[in-house]
Amino acid sequence: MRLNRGYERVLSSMCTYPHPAAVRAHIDHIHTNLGDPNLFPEMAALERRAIAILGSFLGAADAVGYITSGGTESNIQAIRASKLICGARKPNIVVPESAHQSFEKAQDFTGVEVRQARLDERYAVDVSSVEELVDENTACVVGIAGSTALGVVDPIPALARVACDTDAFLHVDAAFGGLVLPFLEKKYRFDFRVEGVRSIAVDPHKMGMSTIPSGGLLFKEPTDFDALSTNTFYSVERSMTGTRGGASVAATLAVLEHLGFDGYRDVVRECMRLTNLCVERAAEFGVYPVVTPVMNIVAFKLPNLQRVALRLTARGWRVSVMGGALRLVIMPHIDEATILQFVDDLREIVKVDP
Ligand code: 0PR
Repeated sequence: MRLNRGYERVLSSMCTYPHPAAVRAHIDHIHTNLGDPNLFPEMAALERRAIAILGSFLGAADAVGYITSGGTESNIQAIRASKLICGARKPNIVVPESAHQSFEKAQDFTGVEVRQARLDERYAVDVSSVEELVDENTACVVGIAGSTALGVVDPIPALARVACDTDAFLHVDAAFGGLVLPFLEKKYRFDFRVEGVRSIAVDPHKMGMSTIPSGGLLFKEPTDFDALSTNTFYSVERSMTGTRGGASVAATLAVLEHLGFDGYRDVVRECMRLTNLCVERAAEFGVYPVVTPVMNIVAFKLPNLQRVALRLTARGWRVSVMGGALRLVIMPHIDEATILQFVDDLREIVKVDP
């Protein structure tokens, strides 16, 4: 009996089938615990290699960090590091209104006050709003490189200037975009090449095609990473959890090495081709995206959104309703036939319910 569905007709998820190279490595390392480097010293070396490859994609091959359980943990830990470094009695952080809910969790866990900056007409953060919100107690400014709802990239260089002027940390949430943007033809300035970017969240279990749970938290400076240190009787921990599976770390390294820069570029190229195909075909019957997709996320404006989403679900599609739009993520498990079938279904549904 098959208990769980696969990713067929799934357009709602930032996850996908893991690459076979990742699955093999995951199974081979299923028993390992990175929480005890004395027992599994080789695993710590694998983790460093995985971080170095992610760092090389993000403009700093000497970046440090660790493989987390996902974007949520990475964001919470980045905020925790910035709070510890800042040392203010009542620290705050400034995030875009489009930020993922993990920053709300970071507020609960760390006690920092979260201030939300307005978005501009392109749905990227409005830097003047960030400037109004920062003060001497700002521990961290957050920029997003690939927002959850639209895949929009915030103006990271401008945010970096605000962060530097305020003496604050700049964390970039590239949980999704970190393994898309480096491989696009158009280049975006969002990573460690931008002076002032101190940490980046980038998730191998999204576009990295690794196994779940694989997130990445990278710091440019070892001293920033060290702020997360806790002494245990067996080691120094910088992670959020103690016991921590090594399987997905091995899986992450395996798929990063197997695909390499060129392999990911090909995966991203195909996802973008299908994203653009979807947008072109939908335009033929008057359905348009909120913003021209930057990455393989498209959000369609639809008058009868809830009803359309229900009808799509009835036809077996999995879609998200987010920010008043129909959000689709065109992941590597989607092929051209699936996109064309989806567009046909959407056309029929919109025709009866315009
Ligand atoms: N940052 C950004 C920009 C994100 O979009 C997400 C996840 C996170 C952080 C948090 O990552 P973790 O979920 O790894 O902690 N956003 C996805 C979304 O809302 C989460 C998701 C993934 C939802 C797969 C459903 C799903 O099937 O689409």
